[in-house]
Amino acid sequence: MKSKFIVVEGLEGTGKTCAIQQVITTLHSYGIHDVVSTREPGGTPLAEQLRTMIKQGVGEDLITNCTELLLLYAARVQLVESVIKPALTRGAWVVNDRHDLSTQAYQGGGRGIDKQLLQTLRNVVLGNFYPDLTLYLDLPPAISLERARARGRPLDRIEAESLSFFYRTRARYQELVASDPSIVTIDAGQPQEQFLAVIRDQIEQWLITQEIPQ
Ligand code: Z5A
Repeated sequence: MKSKFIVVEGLEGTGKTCAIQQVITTLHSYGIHDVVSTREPGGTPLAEQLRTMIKQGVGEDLITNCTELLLLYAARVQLVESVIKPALTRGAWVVNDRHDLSTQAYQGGGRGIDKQLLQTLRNVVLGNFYPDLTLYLDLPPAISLERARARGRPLDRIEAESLSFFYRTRARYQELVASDPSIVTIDAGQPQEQFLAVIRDQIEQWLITQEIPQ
């Protein structure tokens, strides 16, 4: 059975954590037990250090948009080359919390970095490496941020951005999703039980198209 790379995307507070668990549970029910779950930025010792820098900053040093972008790609390429590709090669499936679509949406939409530049950088760093399936969890930022902030922990650099930053990020997500058939949009505003059932159905339907028997 050919291994696959599945990504879960969306603004914070959209339920990615529960969605990933549901994806993995569904894969297990199809006899797919060798599943590697990881996150971006992060997932390797180096990439986790970059994650801390990106989220917390480094002292008084102001992180520019371009620096943030390059740190994100440094973390991504480290994860892809040292964890994701080796896992896929040995036959494991990989389920990622975020991947390149986050950069296109947050740094492209939120930060306003030029789309063409992002595409060029993506192509240089990742080449023809793409997810097989992406689940995009969609929710208006006012609701997703309220959910995330209800957890009561201090906000990091990106979480502390304005509401308009997250509206621009969501708008870019929606634009990109509309033009890519490998991305499925899930309404993240549904009651949790229904939300998890939809995730399960989407994965099952997709497994059928991949000719993976139950
Ligand atoms: N970032 C970037 O800018 N560019 C990039 O290229 C990449 C990332 C890769 C990563 O931080 C930050 O980096 C992120 C984007 C940026 N910053 N922001 N903002 P992170 O990994 O720490 O944060 P996150 O990815 O956004 O994760 P999160 O905050 O944990 O979100 P989540 O996993 O989607 O949320 P959750 O923990 O599953 O759910 C949140 C709460 O909602 C929780 O209490 C749930 O019980 C509740 N919930 C979940 N589903 C429901 C439903 N259906 N109804 C009601 N309540 C629900």
